[in-house]
Amino acid sequence: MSTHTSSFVEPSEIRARFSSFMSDMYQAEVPLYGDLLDLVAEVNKEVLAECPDVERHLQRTGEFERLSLERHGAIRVGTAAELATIRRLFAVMGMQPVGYYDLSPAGVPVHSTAFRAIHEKDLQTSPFRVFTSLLRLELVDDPALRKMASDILAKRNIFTARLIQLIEQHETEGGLDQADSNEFIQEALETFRWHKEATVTTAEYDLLHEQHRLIADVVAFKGPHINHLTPRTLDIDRIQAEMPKRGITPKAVVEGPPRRKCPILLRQTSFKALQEQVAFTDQANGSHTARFGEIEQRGAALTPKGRALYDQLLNETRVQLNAPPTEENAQHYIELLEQHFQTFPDSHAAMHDQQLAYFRYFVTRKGLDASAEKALPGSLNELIAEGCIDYEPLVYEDFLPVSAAGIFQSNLGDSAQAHYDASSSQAEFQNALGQPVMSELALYAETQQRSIDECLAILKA
Ligand code: OOG
Ligand code: NI
Repeated sequence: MSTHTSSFVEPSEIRARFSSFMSDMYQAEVPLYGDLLDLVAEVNKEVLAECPDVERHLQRTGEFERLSLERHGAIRVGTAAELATIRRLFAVMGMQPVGYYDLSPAGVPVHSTAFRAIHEKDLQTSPFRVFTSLLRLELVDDPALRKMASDILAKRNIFTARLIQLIEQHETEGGLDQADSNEFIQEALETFRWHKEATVTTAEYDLLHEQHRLIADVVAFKGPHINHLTPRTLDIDRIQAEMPKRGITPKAVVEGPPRRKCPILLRQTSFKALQEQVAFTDQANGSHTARFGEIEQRGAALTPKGRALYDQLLNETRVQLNAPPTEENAQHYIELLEQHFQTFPDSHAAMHDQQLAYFRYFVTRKGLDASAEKALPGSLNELIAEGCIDYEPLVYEDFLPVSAAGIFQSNLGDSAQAHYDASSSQAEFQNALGQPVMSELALYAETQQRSIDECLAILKA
C-alpha cells in the first residue's frame, strides 16, 4: 500500500472510468438505453453537420470532446446514513454535493442534491453527475407504515465491506493507487446494480406501493439501483419527434425552457423503460417499474437575475395553463411557454450585457496584437467592445426542481401524485449528508472570474 502522492490516480480519472463502467452496466441491464444512445449520437451528428456554429461553439468551450461521454444518473437512498456514505463514495471520484432541490411541493417525498465535479477543468475531464434523492419518511402520515419502512431500511447495507475499506483508505491516505482505484470502481458499481430479489414480501411491497410508488422503489430493494442514465443531445425536439417513430413513447412535454436560438439551462424528456421482474421474499413473483430513459439538452448557466426571470416566466406559463401539462394540452402549453419566454433575450450579447448568464472569456487575435503593441483599453467591457476579448456562455451543469418533479411524476405514474405541506428542509438534508451543499451560483461565478483573470493575465503579460 503506497502513501506516495504521485502514485494516486486523479479523482477525475476515476470518475471518467466509473462513468464508462456504469454506462456499460446500465446498457446490459436496460437494453433500450443502448437504442437511446444510438438515437442521440445520430441526432448530434446531424446537428453538427447542419450547424457549423454549434460545432464551433462546442470546440471553443471544450464541450465537443465531452459531449459523447456526458451522462447524468439518478439514485434514491432511504436513510441519512446511506446518504452520508454515498457522499464519501462520490468524494473518491472528486464529486461534491451541489445545490439543494426540494421536491415535496410537487408531491414527491424526497429532497435532493447533485454530486458532480466543481472545477471547470475537472468537468472537462468528466462531467458525470448523479442526481441523488433522500426519501423523507417523515412525510408519510401513517405511523405504522413509517415504522415498517424504517425497520426494513435499518436492516439493509448498500455498500460492500471492501468498498468501505477503500473509502476509508482514500480518506486517511489522500488517494488511491491504480490497483485500488480499479477495485474501488468495481466495488462501487455493486451499490448501483439492479437486484431482482426484493427485501420484502408481496404484501409489504403492496403496502409501500399504495402509499407512494417511490417509497416502494426505495424501501423494497437491496440498494439504490441507478434508475436512469441520461445522454446529452444537441436537439431535444428532434429526439422528441423521432422517439415515437422508433416505438418509444416520450412524456407529453419537454421540461424546462422552450426551444430557443440560444439554449439556456436544461431541457429534458423521458420515457418508461421497462417493467422489471421481481422476486419477493415470500417466493412470489411480481413486477416493478424502476428504471426509465431520459434525454437532456444543456444551455447557458444563468445568473441569479437570469434564473429569477426564468422562474417567473415558467411560473406565469403554468399559472395560465392552470393544469399540469398532459397529452391533451401539450400543444397549448408549448405555445404559452414560447409566448412568455419572448421576454427572455435570445442572443448571447443581450444575455451578457443584461447579466442574465455566466460566461467564459477568450482573448482574440486582435487582443493579442493590441497587447503586443501595448495599445489596450482598460476595463473588461472596453476590451470586449474593442474586440480584444470575446465570450461564450458557461454550460449549465445542474438540474431544475420543477423539471425534476415532472420527470419523477411522468415515471411514477399519475396515481402517484400526492400532496405534502412540508416545509423545505435544507438544514435537515445537510445534517443527513454530513456537510453543507455547495452553491451552484457561486461555482459559476468563480469559473467566470477565473476566465476573466486568465484573459487579463494574457493581455497584460
Ligand atoms: C430523479 C428525477 C429527476 C432529472 O434529471 O431532473 C431527474 C429520479 O427519478 O430519481 O432525473
Ligand atoms: Ni435525470
